Amino acid sequence: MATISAQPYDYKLPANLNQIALVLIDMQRDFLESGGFGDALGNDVSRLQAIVPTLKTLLDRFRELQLPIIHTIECHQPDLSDCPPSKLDRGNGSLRIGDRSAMGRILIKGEPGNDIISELAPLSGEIVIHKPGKGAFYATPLSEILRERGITHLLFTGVTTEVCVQTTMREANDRGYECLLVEDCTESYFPEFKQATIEMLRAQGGIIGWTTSSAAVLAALTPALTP
Ligand code: C5J
Repeated sequence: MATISAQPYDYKLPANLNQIALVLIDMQRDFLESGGFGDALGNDVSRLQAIVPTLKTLLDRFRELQLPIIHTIECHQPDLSDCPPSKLDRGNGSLRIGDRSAMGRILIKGEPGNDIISELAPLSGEIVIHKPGKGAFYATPLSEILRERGITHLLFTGVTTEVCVQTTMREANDRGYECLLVEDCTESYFPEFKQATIEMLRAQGGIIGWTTSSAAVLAALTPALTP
């Protein structure tokens, strides 16, 4: 059985590679670009931009192999009917979801800042999940899509490691998916939170899942490219 070298131990690949999906969490302009929501909150967005070339290489390999690819976008309806006060009222009113910023209304579906960055823009046939929560399973059709396609293994990338990536990994683990975090394809505005997330996911024998590098994923998938 093929494996990916990982922590806390090797991650077993299914015999049918079509059961694996690459998941790109929230690689949106608002989190990654200057003038977006993340920047306006005082975060250093260059930390998040740094993973883009590495993630693009992994995405390209999945595209070459025609393996399932899932993009998520954190967003809300323009009338905010899907944004509860427990999410909307954060930040003490300084800059809230739905407010106008340099890239349109913050985290509102269809606004310029809500687009996935151009380098990683979804291609036709790739799955795009619009999610109102931090986790990609909450109030979305993700479970049904994975079941219909027979996907059992999820490779996680994207931003931010400790918020939407970790939440989705925990949701996925509870639903029976084999979860692997690709460490150099995920990032946080807070390096210590990224590191803590990596350690807590793989603690206790991989209580939520495994972590690895993109090089290890590419090495494991390379034989699949040769006839
Ligand atoms: C946040 C996310 N951090 N994609 N969203 O609000 O992690």
